Amino acid sequence: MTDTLSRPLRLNAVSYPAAIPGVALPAYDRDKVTVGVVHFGPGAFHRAHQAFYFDQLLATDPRWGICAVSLKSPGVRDALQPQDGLYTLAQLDAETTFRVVGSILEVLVAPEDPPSVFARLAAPATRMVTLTVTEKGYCLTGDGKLDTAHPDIIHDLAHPRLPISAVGYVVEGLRRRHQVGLPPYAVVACDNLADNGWRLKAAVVAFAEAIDPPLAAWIEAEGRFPRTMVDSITPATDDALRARVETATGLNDAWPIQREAFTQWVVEDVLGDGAPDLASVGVTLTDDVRGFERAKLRLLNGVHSTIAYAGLLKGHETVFEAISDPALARIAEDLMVHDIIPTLTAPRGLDLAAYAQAILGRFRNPEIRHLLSQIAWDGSQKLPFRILGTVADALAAGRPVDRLALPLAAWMHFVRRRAAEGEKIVDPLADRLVETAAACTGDAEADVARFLKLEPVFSRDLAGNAVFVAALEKAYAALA
Ligand code: CS2
Repeated sequence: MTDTLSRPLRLNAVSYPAAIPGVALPAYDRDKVTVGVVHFGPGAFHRAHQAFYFDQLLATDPRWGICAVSLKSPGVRDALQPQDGLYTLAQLDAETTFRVVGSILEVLVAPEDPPSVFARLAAPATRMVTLTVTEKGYCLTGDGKLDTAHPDIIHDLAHPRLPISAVGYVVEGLRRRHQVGLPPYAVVACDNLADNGWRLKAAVVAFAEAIDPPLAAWIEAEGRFPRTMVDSITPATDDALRARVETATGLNDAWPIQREAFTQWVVEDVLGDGAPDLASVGVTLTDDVRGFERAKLRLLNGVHSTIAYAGLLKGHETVFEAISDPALARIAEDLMVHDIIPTLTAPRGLDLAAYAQAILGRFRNPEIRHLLSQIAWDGSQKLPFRILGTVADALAAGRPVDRLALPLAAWMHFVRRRAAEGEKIVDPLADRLVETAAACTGDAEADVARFLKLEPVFSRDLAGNAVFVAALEKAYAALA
């Protein structure tokens, strides 16, 4: 659809029915949809994943529209508000398909308007809160507890009625519900952390305990915090995607989203009565979420991080390029088969060897331009879940950790190189990383020792393990 100047119209509630035929459109009357979900962190992954599942669910149950809440920047609101919350999802494959997603009904920017966020959290119709705030958004210490020294948590404990962190908002919403006798909402963590729901629950209860012990007891007893596994490779949006979406849909979208066609959501089956029928839209509800979650975190994300750091050191730009490099493909496969799978317990019905091959197949998808630099962000937060758990298990079982040391050594070199080039390091520990890198001389023993002092990353046990340290020094020297 075009206006008089032949420029495509902006995607919005009026224009979307005019999308080029073949584009999937919301299969429901958006005017009848009500908010049942509050989501914190409406980045690309949320819009590629959970919002897509709710978009399908709305075709049969209009109670599960999403109020998306940005905790910091107004970017998503500024893009989606003029589009009435609509955006295009490109599902990349040999035959790419396009879908206009309608499940996000409003986008709030928390710092601009806390009362509206509280009103949504405290509304009887809100039954679920979902989160994609990345590893660092949980404000946890290296050993997985609420980090009471984190500036946002210090702030929120001092001003619990006007929080800034996700944990602070979840608690304040629950406090308001408790106060008026409403049941708690289920809190569904959708980030790549081992035992994500349990960690979040522990953090929420610890926060509540510090400000209101009876509230903490209520959350402990009544709160539902399922653990989840989320999966779909979602490269960041770029101008090429905007142009492609405009051609395919005939409409202009300020912030379309792209992901691979494959998508998976496994949720611990504890949501109870009144929960949305997620199974009806392809979500796996199970009592064995840990099996899925470890397998995905260690095989997919662990190998992603490995080829990101090792690939960037070799001058590659994308996952596809890196996995097409025979030496890196060999490392990826050997890691999976010899180092990671032996630490996993397969959930019922999952063949780990086939799962690993399928993941490599997804990395080899030529339709997907996934930047290694995107995966390399936040290494200090990601590596503990992706690699160090596997290392700890391998050490406990008396197996060598030489290959597992490689991604860690590659990360150290990556940090050194970025710091030396004066390039920004996107990581909540960036200042300490730059400091560590600046002190490095190239001597493997001394440099590795400096990195091992980063306590939020390496536990004392690991940093003091002679087998692990020797493997790291060897890998570090080999990559120099
Ligand atoms: C990636 C993940 O950016 C990263 O760190 O490893 O975002 C990965 O693409 C997803 O977890 C796939 O589900």
